[in-house]
Amino acid sequence: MKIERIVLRQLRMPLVHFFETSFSRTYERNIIIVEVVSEGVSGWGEITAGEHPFYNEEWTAAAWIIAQDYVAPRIVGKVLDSAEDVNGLTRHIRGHNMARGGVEAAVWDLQARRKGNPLWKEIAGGVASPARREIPCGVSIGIQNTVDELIGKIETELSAGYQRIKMKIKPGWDVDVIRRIRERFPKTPLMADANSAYTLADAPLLKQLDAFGLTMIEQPLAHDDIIDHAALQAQLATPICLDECIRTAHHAEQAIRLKAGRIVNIKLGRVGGFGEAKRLHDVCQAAGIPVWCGGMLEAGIGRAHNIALATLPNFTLPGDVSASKRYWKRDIIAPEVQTTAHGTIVVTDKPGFGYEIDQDFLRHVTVREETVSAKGQ
Ligand code: OSB
Ligand code: MG
Repeated sequence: MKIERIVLRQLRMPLVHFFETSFSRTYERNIIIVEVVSEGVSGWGEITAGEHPFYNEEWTAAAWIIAQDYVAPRIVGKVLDSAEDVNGLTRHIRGHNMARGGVEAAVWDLQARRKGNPLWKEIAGGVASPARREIPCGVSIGIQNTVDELIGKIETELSAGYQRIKMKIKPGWDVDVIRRIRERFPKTPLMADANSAYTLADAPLLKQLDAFGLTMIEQPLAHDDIIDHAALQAQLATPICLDECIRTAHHAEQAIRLKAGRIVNIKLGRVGGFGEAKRLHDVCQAAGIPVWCGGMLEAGIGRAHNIALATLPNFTLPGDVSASKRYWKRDIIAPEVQTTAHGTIVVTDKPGFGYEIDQDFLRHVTVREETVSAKGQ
C-alpha cells in the first residue's frame, strides 16, 4: 500500500468529569488524530500523549512535532508491504512511542479497511474469529475530593455492570481510602494505580495494602524502574502490575526475569503500536503472565483500537476499556462505545476499527490540522 498523505488533527475535548492521578488533574484532553490515506481509503489512529509530560516524557505539543517532522515523513510516499513495517521505519526515533504508535495504528486500520477486514482479524494474522467476542471491562476512577464521592462513583460503575474497579492512589490518598472502600465493597474486585508516586522506602506503607485483597497494585515505583519493583514484589503478597516502565517486549522479558511483577498492563501508545504490543503480549503469554489493556482517556478511535487489541488471547483480565460516555458528552465515532449490562464490550465485525467517524463532530472539535504529503505531490 502506497501511503499518499498523512493528516494530523489536534482535537480539544472537555472531559465530562475531571480525571486526577498522582501526577495531575485533567479537565480537557488535547488529542492528536492521525489519518493515513492510500488510494482513496483512510486509516485512523490516535496519539495517546497527555497534555503534559507527566505520565511519560510525551505530551501533545511535542508529539505533534515528532509526528509531523519525524514519523510522517518516514512513512509518506513509501509503499509498505504491511503495517508491520512502520515500527521498523520509525524505531530509530528514540522514545516518543505514542507519536510513533498513533501513526502505526492508523496504518493497521488502513490495511484492515483495504482488505475489508475487522482490525482484530488483521492484528491477529487473519484468524477466523477473535479469541473473545466480548471484552471484559473495568473502570479507572481518579482521585476525588472526598472518599464519599469516590464511593458514589464506584456505586454508579458497579450498577452499570463493570467487572472491576481501579482507584488511583498517591501519598495521602492510599491506605485509609482503600480501607474504607474495602469495608464498603467487601467482595468487589479492586485494584490501585499509583502512577509511580512511591519509592522503595514506602514498602512498609504499601505492604499495609496486602490486608485489602487487591487484585493488583499498578506501577507503584518510578516510571523507568524495574529493579526496585522486583525488590518490592518480593515483600508484597499483592501482585504488582507494571504499566509505565514496560515500553517494549524486551522490557517485559527483563521484568519477568527479575520477577518485578506478576501482571502487565499493555497500552498501545506506550509501546509504539500494535506490532510491539503483540510481541509484548506473546512474551507475557509464554511466561504465564496475564495482561490487560490500559487506557489513556482516549476518544473513540483510540478506544476502538484498544478493543481490537484486547481480543488477543492473553488479555484475560478486565481492562481500562470502558464506555465513551464515561469520558465524553459526544464521541468522535458513531455509534459511541457502549458496554453490556454485564460489563463487556461486544466486538464488531465491521471493517477496520469497527466504527464510523463522526466527521461533523470531528471538524467541530479540531483546533489544528496539518497534512504531510509525499515530496513532489
Ligand atoms: O496509568 O492507567 C494509567 C489515564 C491517564 C494516564 C494514565 C493512566 C490513566 C488511566 C485511565 O488509568 C484509564 C482510562 O482511559 O480509562
Ligand atoms: Mg497505570
